[in-house]
Amino acid sequence: DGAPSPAKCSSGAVPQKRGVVPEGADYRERFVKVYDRLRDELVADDSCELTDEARRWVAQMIDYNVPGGKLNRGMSVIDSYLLLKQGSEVTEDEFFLACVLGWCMEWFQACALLLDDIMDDSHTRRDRICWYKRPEVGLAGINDGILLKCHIARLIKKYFREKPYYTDIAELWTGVALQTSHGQMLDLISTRNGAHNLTKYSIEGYQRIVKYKTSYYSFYLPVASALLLTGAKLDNFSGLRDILVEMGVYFQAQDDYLDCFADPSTTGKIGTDIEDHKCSWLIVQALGQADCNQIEVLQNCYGKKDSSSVSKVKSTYSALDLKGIFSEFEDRAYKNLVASIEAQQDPAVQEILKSFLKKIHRRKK
Ligand code: GPP
Ligand code: MG
Ligand code: MG
Ligand code: MG
Repeated sequence: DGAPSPAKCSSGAVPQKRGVVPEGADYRERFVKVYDRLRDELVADDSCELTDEARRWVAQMIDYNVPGGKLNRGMSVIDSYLLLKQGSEVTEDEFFLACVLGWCMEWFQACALLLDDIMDDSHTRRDRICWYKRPEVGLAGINDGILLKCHIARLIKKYFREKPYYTDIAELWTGVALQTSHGQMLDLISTRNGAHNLTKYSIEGYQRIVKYKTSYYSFYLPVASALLLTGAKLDNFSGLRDILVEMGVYFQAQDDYLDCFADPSTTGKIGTDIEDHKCSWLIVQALGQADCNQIEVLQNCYGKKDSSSVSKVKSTYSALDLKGIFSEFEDRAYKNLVASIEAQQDPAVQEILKSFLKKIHRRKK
C-alpha cells in the first residue's frame, strides 16, 4: 500500500532501528516524494462518481498549481517538527504525517494563489501563465480553487481522524482559512475605498490587511501544525504566534516591494499592485513622504493600467527614495524580530523562529 521503506543513512547503510528517521537525511527529497502519493489518492477518490475525463482534469489542475513553488511553507512544517522533536525519535510514520501536513500547506498556498490571481487580474505565476488565464480554464478556475481547499479537509480527515489531536488540527485549519479569507476581503475592500480616496491608506490599515491575508497561513499555520503533531496544546504558545505574525507582516512588505522593484524572471510573477490600486507597503510609505505635487501625481496615476501612469508612479517612488526607506525598514524589522526571538524561553521555539527569519531576511524572490 505504498508503506514507506526503512530509511537509509546518507552512507547508504540501513540504520540500526528500522523505521526511524535518520539524522542528516535529505528531508526535502523525502518530502517531495510524498506528493505523487497524495495526488494519486485524491484523483482516485471514488466518493463522487468522477468520470475519467474529470479525473484527468483534477490531476492536471493539481499538477499545474500545487508542486511548482519554493516549497518553503511545506518544508517549514517538517523543519519545525524535527526541531521540536530534537532528542527524541521520529518514526517513519510520524515523518510521513509531517509530510502530509507540509503538503496541505502547499495545497493551501496553491488554492490561495489561484484565486488571488483571478481577483488581482494577474498574468503570470511561478514563471507560467496563471491557471485561470489558460483558454480552457477561465472562470472555471474558481471551482478549481475551491476543490483544492476541499482536498485539504479530505487529507486531514484521512490521515488524522483517529489522532487525539484531530479536532485541534481541523479547527486550526478552518480558523486560519477564515482569517485568510477575511484578510483577502480587507485587501479588496480597502482597494475599492482607496480608489475613491488614495489618502485613506494608512500603516495601521495596511498591517491589519497583511496580518490576516498572509501572516496566519504562511507563518503561524505551519508551526502550529507541527506543534499539534508533537501533542502540544496551542494555548501555551501565544508569544510564538505573535512573533510569527510580525514576521509575516515583514514578509508581505517584502512581497509588495518586490512587486514593483524585482525582475519578474526572479519572482516568477509580473507585478500588478500599482495597476490594481493596492494598499501596498510602497504606496503607504510614499503617501507619508510625498509633497503636494507628488501626492497629486499619485492621485492621478495610481490604479491606472496604462504604462505611462505606472511609470509616473514608479518615478515618484524613486524620487522619494523608497528603495532606501525599505532597506532601513528591513534592518529595523530584522533587529526587532531578533530581539523578540531572543526573549523566548524555549530553545526549540527560538531555533524555529531563527530558521524562518534566516530564510526571509533580505530575500530577492
Ligand atoms: C498575498 O497577496 C496574499 C494571498 C496570496 C492570500 C490570498 C488569499 C485568498 C483567500 C485568496 P498578493 O496578492 O500580494 O500575493 P501575490 O503578490 O503573490 O499575488
Ligand atoms: Mg496577487
Ligand atoms: Mg492579492
Ligand atoms: Mg504581491
